[in-house]
Amino acid sequence: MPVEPVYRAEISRVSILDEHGRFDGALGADLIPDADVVALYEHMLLCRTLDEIAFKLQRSGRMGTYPQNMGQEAASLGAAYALDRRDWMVTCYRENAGLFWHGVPPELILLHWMGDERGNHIPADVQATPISIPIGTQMLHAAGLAWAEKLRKTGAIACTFFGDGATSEGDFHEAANFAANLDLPVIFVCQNNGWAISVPSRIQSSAPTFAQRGLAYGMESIQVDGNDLFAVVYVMRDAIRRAREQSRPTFIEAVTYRLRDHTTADDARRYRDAEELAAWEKRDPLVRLRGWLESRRLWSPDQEAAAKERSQSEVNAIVARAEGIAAPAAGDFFNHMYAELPDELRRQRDTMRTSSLGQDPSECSREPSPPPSPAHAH
Ligand SMILES: Cc1ncc(C[n+]2csc(CCOP(=O)(O)OP(=O)(O)O)c2C)c(N)n1
Ligand SMILES: [Mg+2]
Repeated sequence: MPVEPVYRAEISRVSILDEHGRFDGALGADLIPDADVVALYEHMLLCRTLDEIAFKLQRSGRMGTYPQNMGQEAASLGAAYALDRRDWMVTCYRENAGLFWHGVPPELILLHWMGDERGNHIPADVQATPISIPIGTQMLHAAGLAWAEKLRKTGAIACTFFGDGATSEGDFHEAANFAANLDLPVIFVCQNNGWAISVPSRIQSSAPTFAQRGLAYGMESIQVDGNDLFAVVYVMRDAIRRAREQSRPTFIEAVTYRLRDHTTADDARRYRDAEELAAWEKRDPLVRLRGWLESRRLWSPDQEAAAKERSQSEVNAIVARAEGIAAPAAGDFFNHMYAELPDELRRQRDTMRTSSLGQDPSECSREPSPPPSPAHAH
């Protein structure tokens, strides 16, 4: 019996605008109209400004822990640009740029990180789920949403985002298995930023690419320079076509890097080399896109200065809106779980912030009961 190969595979990597400013005219021509590239660049600038201001809000005690998105803007924005408004964006916490483009009001995301769960209340006409902090749960939601859209024949698809670390969670494997075997119109975008907090991706996976994890489930899988907006749009369009026309999933590994700490509770200098960071700063998606615009005389220093000023005032207005939302009444905590509040919880609500929390108010006014006799004391 001869031994012969039964399966061979290859993972391609797509790059259109590289870190040295070289542009692949064959793939990149007519991909994005110039006016849209300008709008996308301005949007990235706004998101980066928001990221910097959110960091300062955390440092000055006006916001809780915050995960900076800096350096990863192109991946989610390129994806959101390629998607329709009817499609679902099912994200974790480093996709502000894509979420805002898709229509999520930025003040909601700030509200979330300010600790107000109403920040998770996405407007009904925006197809996005609340940002997922538990690692990996959202991929299953995306598979479910894609399945529902398929059964309803709406033509809408789902696109989910997660990190390199999330691919080690069981949830990812369940979602990928469902998506591939039930022919679901879902796109898995893995933002491989090299790290899961302090765990480098080489410990997360001993395979040379994360895209192979999609391949293992029988779905089309590809790697893309995640800091190259053009390349992300290119691979997304291909994946969207596959999802809409063939109801098949795609795994996209977007190689990127977070240029800041994991969150404001982290200090990446303790585990990352300065040289590694410096190398990735040169691949910054904003710098790269600005270079492209300037080389085509679509952007000038004056426009840059004006856009920066606009971003500042827009972000100030976003922060004012987030901080201007009145704090919820403490009782709301109890009010939205049950149609009729159980007695025990009603007692807790009525006695909260008193020294008799949870006791029957009618009994609270009685004389305190005598101390237990020594025979019953422990
Ligand atoms: C289920 C679960 N386990 C652990 C954590 C703690 N945690 C928060 S972020 C993170 C690392 C995630 O790494 P990755 O998926 O690569 O995303 P990145 O933060 O790099 O974008 C971990 C372990 C969590 N939030 N949820
Ligand atoms: Mg990561």
